[in-house]
Amino acid sequence: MSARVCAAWLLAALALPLPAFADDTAPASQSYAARCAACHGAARLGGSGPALLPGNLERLRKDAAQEVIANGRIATQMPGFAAELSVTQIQALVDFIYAPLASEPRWDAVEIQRSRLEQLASATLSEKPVFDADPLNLFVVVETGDHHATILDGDKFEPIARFATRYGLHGGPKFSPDGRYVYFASRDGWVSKYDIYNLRMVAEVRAGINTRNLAVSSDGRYVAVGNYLPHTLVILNAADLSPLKVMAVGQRHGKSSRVAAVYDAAPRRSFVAALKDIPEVWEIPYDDDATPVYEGMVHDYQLGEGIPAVGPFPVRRIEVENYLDDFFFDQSYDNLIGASRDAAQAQVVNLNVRRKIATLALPGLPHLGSGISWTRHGRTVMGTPNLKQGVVSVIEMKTWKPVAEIATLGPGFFLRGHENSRYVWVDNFNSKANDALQVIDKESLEVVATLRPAPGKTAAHVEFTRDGKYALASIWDMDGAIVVYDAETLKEVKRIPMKKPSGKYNVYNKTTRSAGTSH
Ligand code: DHE
Repeated sequence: MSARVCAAWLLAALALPLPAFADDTAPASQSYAARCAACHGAARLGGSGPALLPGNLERLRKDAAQEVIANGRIATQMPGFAAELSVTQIQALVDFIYAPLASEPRWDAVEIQRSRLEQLASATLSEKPVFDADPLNLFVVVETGDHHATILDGDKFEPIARFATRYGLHGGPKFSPDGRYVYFASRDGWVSKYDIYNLRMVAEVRAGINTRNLAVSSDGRYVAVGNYLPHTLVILNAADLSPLKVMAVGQRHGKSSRVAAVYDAAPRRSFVAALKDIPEVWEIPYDDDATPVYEGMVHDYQLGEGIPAVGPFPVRRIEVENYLDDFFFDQSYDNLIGASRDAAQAQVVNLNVRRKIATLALPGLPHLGSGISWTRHGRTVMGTPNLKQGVVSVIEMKTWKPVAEIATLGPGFFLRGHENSRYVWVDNFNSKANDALQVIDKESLEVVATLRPAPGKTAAHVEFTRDGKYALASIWDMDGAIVVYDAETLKEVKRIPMKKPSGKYNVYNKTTRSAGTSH
């Protein structure tokens, strides 16, 4: 990292403005190196921020890009630079990031295989937990403040281990079906496999240059990684993270696409991926005998010498009406509910009949990866917060009709509940009231409490213990904490100091696909 970039990072971290360049004719590459490189990568290949390359920016008009550089982007870490850069400098920066690179970066099976780090032979590891705590009631806490993760005992609320992670983890870590292993993805493509029983990192691989998220198959055999850059969907062997298949993502004979998100659809024994640049959803069955039922094989990205091509992981394409940026499944996994960043509606796509079956009027950009469902008056409803409006939308899942729009203090990121709790919890992340968590009664749909665990500091992301008796919330601060609440009385019972704990993930709730959390 250059001294200038270092300085930019430090000043950004301290929230101090960089001094403006006096000279409007200074090259845009100079502004880029000072303001953008720390997050978007020196070569624009992405880091904690997305890659800034023409293909990745295709859906963003140049005038919109100018607006984002000037004023920042809601619901992301992107700050505005209007106070530091002139209009001319911002325009030059836009031209710079929309210009193609001198050569296309490659990251295929050979590069993936070369990046692989196996840290311990499995023979040296114990088959039982080396600690005395319920292995299914552990939480994995991701602390983005100093890029660490903590394994937390979910009964005593005491840390069992803390270890360094890759820079810029994003999305929920995913567990093997027995809960022994947890897999993390970083925005810059690193996939790490950690053995919870032995409290050790066991393997790592860089599966992409800019990665969206990962999913673990319900049989524990495969990890699917969705990438923004390159436009690939990578299947890894979950045992050692070696690449098994690298799929070029795109239309049959046409343009390629970033992967918006990939999830495991356990009852269907398939991965399901939403594509960001073409209106298609892909279903990829992973059973060995899946081939005959499905159509449309995609080609392998030249598999390197000595890398076995198992699979075949055939692709079933489902055409949808709009690009999907995010989605979640109903509990049957027959339907997915998908949202597009620039549309006021969401689509319900039935994976069996392979078409849209309903349209949902959801205002304010639902954060569907955060959608959950619960039973209300004997019927299943789904709820989702919205990234642009202070409202939780509740929809009946049989008729797909809106039930309520619950007003909250501001737009939120995460909605969480548990089968054994009568409440769901939502944050107000993107608002002035971001220090407030609101508790909503599942039956009356009334906000019954507003809690401020650390006034003035962002409070977000709730996850329950396996029995649903306690709700754990994060204080998003370097001097932050996990705050444990009694989920019935809503009283605080414990506070565990943490470095900006972005999220926490309960082994039991995740591996049993609780309706109250993400999977
Ligand atoms: Fe996330 C999960 C998309 C910005 C923290 N976020 C996810 C997932 C998606 C997603 C698709 C589900 C992946 C999974 O778990 O497998 N997030 C997006 C965006 O499109 C958005 C708005 C812009 C972007 O920068 O990509 C975005 N997300 C953020 C943030 O700014 C947050 C608040 C801070 C950060 O770490 O970057 C953030 N996202 C999270 C967290 C999860 C997540 C903590 C896991 C939630 C869970 O309980 O599973």
